[in-house]
Amino acid sequence: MSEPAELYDAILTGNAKKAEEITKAALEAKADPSQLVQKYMIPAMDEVGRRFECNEYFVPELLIAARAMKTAMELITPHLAAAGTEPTGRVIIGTVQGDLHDIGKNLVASMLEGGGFQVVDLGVDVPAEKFVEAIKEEKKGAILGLSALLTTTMTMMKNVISALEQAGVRQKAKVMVGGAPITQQYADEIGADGYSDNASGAVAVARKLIASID
Ligand code: B1M
Repeated sequence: MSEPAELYDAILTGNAKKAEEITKAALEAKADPSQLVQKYMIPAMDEVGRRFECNEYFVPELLIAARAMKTAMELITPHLAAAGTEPTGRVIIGTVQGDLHDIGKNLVASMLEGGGFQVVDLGVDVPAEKFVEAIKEEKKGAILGLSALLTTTMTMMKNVISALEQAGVRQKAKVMVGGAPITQQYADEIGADGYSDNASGAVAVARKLIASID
């Protein structure tokens, strides 16, 4: 019988089948789904990143580790979502243009759903105009969640905020930003309304932001 701690190795070595088995068994044994994510899965992806940085891992290893992470996340996500609660508000979320990283964004989306938010996920590599169109379609204001994992794409966040201003819909959107290279200082610099460095923090920030939408 596999232990939940083995999930770390399954993801680190990109063994999706093993990751699936361990996750299923852990959930059946009533393990806390968010603990599985925080204790084993995110640290495994951090170690993948560290190995990539020191040339022990290359893009194929990143891809298979990401596939194992996703396999486990697909099983965990329904357990993170709150059943039958009134929607707290709406969040439109996406990874900015040029950026294909979606594991963190998906995790934030799942946690927001778990926190009672309705989430519209625009996916990855989302151009600024698509965010603007989505906000225009909102009857009331909404939170716009922007994720970026690359130092080369984080600058797109500023472009999205400028595009909202140019389209005259900046006041309809509370912009929340996050992703590994993003800091509170950067969020302030680009005029974002909220920032979190993790998925559960993002729910707390979203709750504050939604309360400030008129
Ligand atoms: Co890439 N990659 N990658 N990668 N990748 C990083 C980001 C990198 C740090 C690795 C490294 O060098 N150590 C590095 C970026 C360096 C930099 O810019 N400074 C890097 C690079 C260089 C690249 C490529 C350029 C590699 C290449 O092709 N030569 C390429 C770029 C492709 C592109 O996007 N155009 C690339 C490709 C890939 C894969 C496709 C192979 C794969 C992604 C698969 C996928 O997402 N579907 C991948 C992966 C897996 C990683 C690492 C290893 C793991 C990312 C991850 O999923 N982390 C990553 C190294 C690392 O981060 N340690 C790396 C786990 C996830 C749960 O954390 O996404 O940070 P994270 O999300 C967190 C928080 O940041 C926060 O909450 C989440 C949960 O706690 N958060 C938010 C995220 N979004 C938020 C939004 C919010 C609030 C909080 O509000 C809206």
